[in-house]
Amino acid sequence: MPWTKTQLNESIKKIIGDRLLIIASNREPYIHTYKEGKVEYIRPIGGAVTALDPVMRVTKGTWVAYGSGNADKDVVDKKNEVKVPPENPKYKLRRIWLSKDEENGYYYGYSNKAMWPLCHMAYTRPAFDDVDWAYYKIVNQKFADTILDIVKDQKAFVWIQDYHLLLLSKLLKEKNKNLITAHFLHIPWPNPEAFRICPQKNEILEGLLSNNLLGFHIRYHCSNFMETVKLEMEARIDTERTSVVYGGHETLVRAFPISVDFAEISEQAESKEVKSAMKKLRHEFSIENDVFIMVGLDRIDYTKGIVEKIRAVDRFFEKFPEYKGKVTFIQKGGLSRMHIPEYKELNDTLNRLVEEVNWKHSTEKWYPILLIRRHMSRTGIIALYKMANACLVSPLHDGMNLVCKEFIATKNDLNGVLILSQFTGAARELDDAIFVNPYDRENFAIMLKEAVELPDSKKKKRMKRLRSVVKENNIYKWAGKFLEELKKI
Ligand code: GDG
Repeated sequence: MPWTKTQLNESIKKIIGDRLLIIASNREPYIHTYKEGKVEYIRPIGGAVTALDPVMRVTKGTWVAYGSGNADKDVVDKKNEVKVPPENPKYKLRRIWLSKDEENGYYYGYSNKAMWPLCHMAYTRPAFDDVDWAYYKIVNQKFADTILDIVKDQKAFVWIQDYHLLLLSKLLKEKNKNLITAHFLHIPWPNPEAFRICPQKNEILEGLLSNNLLGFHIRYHCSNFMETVKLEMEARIDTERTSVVYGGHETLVRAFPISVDFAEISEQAESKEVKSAMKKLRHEFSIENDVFIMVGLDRIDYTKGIVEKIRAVDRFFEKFPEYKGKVTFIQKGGLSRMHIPEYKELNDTLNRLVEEVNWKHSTEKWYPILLIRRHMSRTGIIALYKMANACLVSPLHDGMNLVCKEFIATKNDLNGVLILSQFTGAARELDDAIFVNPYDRENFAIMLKEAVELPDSKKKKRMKRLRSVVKENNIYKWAGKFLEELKKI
């Protein structure tokens, strides 16, 4: 039986016991904003928040994160805390405030101009700037001070998320040795050759090796990390326990493939709201019923291979012009990190490219590519997946990728094909996808044809197997397995 929310809740109670649970992440689970003068809140989308919010609800701990909403300061108490979920408070969200300089240096700078490109093999050169690094340390220290203030002399377990807080565990343990810390990295860990260029590598590795448990999405990232440690540090690798011993302290290194709430998405996909959103979308884009729809959904990021995907769609219509008017590719793209020049340039390139490809192939009544820029609700996104005959997921490198798993969860009728880049963490689990190398435009175009022409019976067989994998390895299993591992500490 797949893991459920209830089972996770029971498991957490046993593992955490009377310890205080603290989650530390850059992004907060609830963002308060002003809309027409009134305070509203939004929930950022993504696997981590979906998985960790129920964990926090049960353990009634504290989530520490950067307060990014324009109404965030107006709803907190003297300690900068607000109880969430706002409609039915269960745990505390403690907000950390950052100045413009701190946000620039720590978030846009070191996290996203240095660590992000360093860990993703997408051939974007990382930029290591001393000022950014200084701010990165300042902000990690801010998180540490806040957490120490919350914990005081209680027994506590701190679960750190992602590449923004790589130094946090060490900073915490310098002041409080009794804390148990675990860190989950949502991005890949590169091979040692790639990582060794980082001028701050020793401090980063020391930071990570202060944790009791270190998690990555897949085994390959774990072994890259262990190889990196072997090359850079005087540490002992224990292959039996898959752990690293550094300065007498052991860090367990484990793979936990993140996922989605399969049951919830499949249920939502059958809702009236989703059905009516599908109708609206078809009408908005004037898509005929017999057109084969391919869908892409990405944050606009150079690691996601969106340009490569559009070039492959272009090549598909060049090579197989008989499909003009019969196949449409809808790409939804959410703007991301626009203060970084590479992201702004990528966005401009996408606009230009889509315009060129549409001009080249379009007919009076049909466009090959529809680029959706406007914000879409969760219902809209699920409607988009559900109306698609195929989903195109083509990152140049991705820790896991949740889009492909969300698409699979909506396909209750088994009517859909997944075209997936070999360079995603998800490719290790989803054997029944049609695999592509996004750098190989010619073959990508051929694979698109294969997806369009895949006979119904084969399509259904593949989707059935894909669904059983995602159903079994759902988000509750991810969180449950991570917490269970703590028992070994
Ligand atoms: C990091 C790792 C890892 C995307 N565009 C829009 C939109 N989305 C939603 C999707 C999905 C989420 O955002 C994206 O998740 P991904 O996993 O694909 O990618 P990252 O944001 O890069 O996440 C990744 C993940 O962390 C979890 O560990 O899988 O490898 O890079 O939920 O539905 N939602 C809306 N509009 C968009 O334009 N509303």
